[in-house]
Amino acid sequence: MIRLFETHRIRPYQELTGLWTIIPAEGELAGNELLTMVPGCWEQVPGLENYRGQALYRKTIACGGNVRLVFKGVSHTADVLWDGEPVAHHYNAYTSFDTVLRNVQEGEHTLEILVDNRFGPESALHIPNDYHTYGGIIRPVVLETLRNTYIEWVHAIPEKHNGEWMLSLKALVKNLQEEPVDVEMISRIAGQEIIWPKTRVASEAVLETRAVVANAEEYLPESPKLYLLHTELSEKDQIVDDLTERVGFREISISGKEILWNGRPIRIKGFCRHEDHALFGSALPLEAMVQDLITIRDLHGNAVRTSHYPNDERFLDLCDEMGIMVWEENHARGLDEEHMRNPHFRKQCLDCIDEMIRQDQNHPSIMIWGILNECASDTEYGRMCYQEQFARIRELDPSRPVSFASCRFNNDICLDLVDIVSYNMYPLWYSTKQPKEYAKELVEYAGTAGGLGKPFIISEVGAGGIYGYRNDACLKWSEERQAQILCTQIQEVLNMEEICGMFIWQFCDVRVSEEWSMNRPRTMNNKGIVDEYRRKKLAYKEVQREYGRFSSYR
Ligand code: ADA
Repeated sequence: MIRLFETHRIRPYQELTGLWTIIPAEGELAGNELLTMVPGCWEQVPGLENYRGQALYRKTIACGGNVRLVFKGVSHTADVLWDGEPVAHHYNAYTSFDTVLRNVQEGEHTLEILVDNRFGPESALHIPNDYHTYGGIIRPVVLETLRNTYIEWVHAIPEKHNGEWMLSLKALVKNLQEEPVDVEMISRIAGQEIIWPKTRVASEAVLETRAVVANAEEYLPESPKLYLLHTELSEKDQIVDDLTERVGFREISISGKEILWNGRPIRIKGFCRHEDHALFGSALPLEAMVQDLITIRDLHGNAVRTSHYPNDERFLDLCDEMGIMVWEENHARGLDEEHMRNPHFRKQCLDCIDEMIRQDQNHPSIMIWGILNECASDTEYGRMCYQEQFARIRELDPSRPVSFASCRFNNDICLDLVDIVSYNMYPLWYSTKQPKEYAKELVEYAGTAGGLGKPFIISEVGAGGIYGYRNDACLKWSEERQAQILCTQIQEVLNMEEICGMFIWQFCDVRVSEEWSMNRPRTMNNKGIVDEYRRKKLAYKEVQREYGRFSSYR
């Protein structure tokens, strides 16, 4: 399944899900033709559990005409070949890319992707880190057949004016033929038609329109009403393409220290969640994603932070359907100035932002765009990078507030750049400070450094606990200690007047890079409320009880 709803009724498409050939380039299995699942991680292939290198994926496909290949996520660098010819290159595991092959001869063709998950100077964002960069085609691959013109994307921003819901619509239309073509578009939503302006398209054009959607029901976390927005493209009165998106009528705004969801102040009871699973690596199937969100709901959680990269569209579709609020962020974790001065860093970050917002901006569940988790927000060069990335986000989507998770405490010089101030803190784990005292110090500093009067979120808080390690002395790394710390952290912080929410670090235990293993028992980050198999730790009941004391509105 590519999305939780059908994206085309007219454009033919097929998902290339299933068994592919994989040929490792190095190591003991170099040159062997193995079988693997796509989507999937090569770490699930016997003998490749620790493989960091290149591998060639291959699949034979029968098709013809104008063929569009969409890759939803390849970890972490892809070089795509079609019948042996290079046709696309992409860096970053967590955002989609595509390529269009014109006038393909009807018949069988060979699709190959050389996938690379190595670390090195070419990769500024995938580095040895406190999470694992898996290898493989971790998200779906889709083959579409196009006519001469097609809709690449439709973006729909809901706005309320004078008590009525409107949609501000934009679409990118592409023309594969040499001569320009006149196109017409019509969208349908909630039984209503929206006519776009007739447009002459040379190679591509952005079309815009706005319309009131009468009697639209609002989208709220407790009643997540979704509408399909179906758009058809015509040439000379003949429908040649279509695209369906899904929208929810809600507005996110800031009022003083409050984050408002359709005008009501929310309280975030969230979890930071890596895409990681003992059985699937970072290529979780839909069933596992559903299970994670049902568990988060059972914990009385109402929000997820996609730490630290854009998430699978299907997961975001599920958040839309379940009314789980999302902080989505670009791909970066703990990069200091030296890392940020990698010559590829700025472009790789901006590319990730472009692709993240192009891909995900219609999801009503996404309420905050985040960037650069715990990067160098305490230096002038780092500030320039934060500034540059916030400017790009606000240019692409001014409808959502922006933030970043800081760990630079009272050295942070970027708090004036955000709509919402967010800090990661680990009282009683990395620090002996009491949670309330720690949070008050952060709020106080933020008030002197550009954050005065802004909403304040604790974007990470938590403690480690190794599943199955029980200890009556409540020693560190025991489940008892983790439960005790989390209980205190939530009790002391979540009802603070200055704080409008928190994200627990983290939902589940995750694999980390070998380079981190000396301070990560099991070569895992063990701060999950459940372990990598989703087995509950003692902290589960504590979090469930304490989160359950609070409503989702302040
Ligand atoms: C940081 C970081 C997380 C994780 C956490 C930890 O806050 O943002 O990715 O590494 O620390 O477990 O220490």
